[in-house]
Amino acid sequence: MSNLLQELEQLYQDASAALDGCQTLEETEAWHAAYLGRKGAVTAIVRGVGQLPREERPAFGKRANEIKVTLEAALRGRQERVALAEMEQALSAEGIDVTLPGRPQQIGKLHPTTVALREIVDIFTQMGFEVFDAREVETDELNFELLNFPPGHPAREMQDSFYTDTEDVILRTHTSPGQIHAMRKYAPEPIRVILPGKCYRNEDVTARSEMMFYQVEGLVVGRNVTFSDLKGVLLNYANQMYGEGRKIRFRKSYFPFTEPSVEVDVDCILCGGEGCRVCKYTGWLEILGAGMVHPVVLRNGGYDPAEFSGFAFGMGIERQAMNKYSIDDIRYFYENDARFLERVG
Ligand code: FA5
Repeated sequence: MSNLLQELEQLYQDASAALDGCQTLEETEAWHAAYLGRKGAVTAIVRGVGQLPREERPAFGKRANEIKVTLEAALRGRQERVALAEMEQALSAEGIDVTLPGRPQQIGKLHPTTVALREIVDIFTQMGFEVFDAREVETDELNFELLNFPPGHPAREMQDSFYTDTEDVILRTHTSPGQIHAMRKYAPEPIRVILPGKCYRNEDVTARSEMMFYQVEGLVVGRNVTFSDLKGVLLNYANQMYGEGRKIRFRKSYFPFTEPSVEVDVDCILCGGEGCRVCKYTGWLEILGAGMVHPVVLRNGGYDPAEFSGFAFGMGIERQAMNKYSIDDIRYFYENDARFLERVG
């Protein structure tokens, strides 16, 4: 055997042993450069073939080729094993247990007040109402006096106010002062608006009452607006909000700013009027207060009651959501427990 061939065989043994010792992908790369790369030891020996007598060259060339192919295959095998070992090591070092069941992600949901509010706004805008924004901080004049609650009027006690440090400035107790803002903006043009927003009352918090809640007010003013227009609008609302075929009923009521005044109920959506826990066995759910705009209020808004008439209504949004989604306690709404959001939608 020529010296060169012996050297090649020795190199083959050394390279194989060195490869078995490679523990990382970086080491296998270095091994490749040391033996099989352009400047590697195997490559260098193979280049020396020219020193051999001509008749020995083919046998040397054949063996050199076999060794290169074998070493390349061994390198690939080693690299696969090293990569696998590196991954396993990384997984155990990072503490990932791929057999653990996945943790489901919580999907965000809209708050039930938002869902109900958007639905109500959609229903009324489809009937041609525009949304009118009014302020939450009001004067006593707008919140009460111009709505025909004179100072000292007993009806003020129905809506206990939160006062501010500024005299006569209060947090609005209802959305009705927005009626005056809207009328003063549009008079003497006809109006068809809804006014959604927050209201505040200094009340004991109970299952049905909060200190902060949302209302949507509705106001229509025109030359021939009648009580039957009010009934038509509210029946349409009840059918869309609570399902087709709903019945509504009007009960005589009192608000200083409407005459006549009514409270409106819808037949219980859960029992259809038979009587159940939700409707407290009455068969009816209260949905809102309404009436024909009082002539004093029309005048305060800038309309001549001899020429114009109007109707108004005001509903509590949480109470609509409570009816619709059978929520039995208003306190859930603003406790900030995310599980409550699962109740709707
Ligand atoms: C009013 O606030 C009148 N402004 C409604 C109105 C407007 C009548 C236009 C006629 C014409 P009332 O106090 O009844 O009325 O409140 C209306 C609705 O707001 C109630 O039916 C109820 O759904 C809701 N509401 C009232 N107080 C609270 C409270 N403390 N917590 C939650 N919702 C309330």
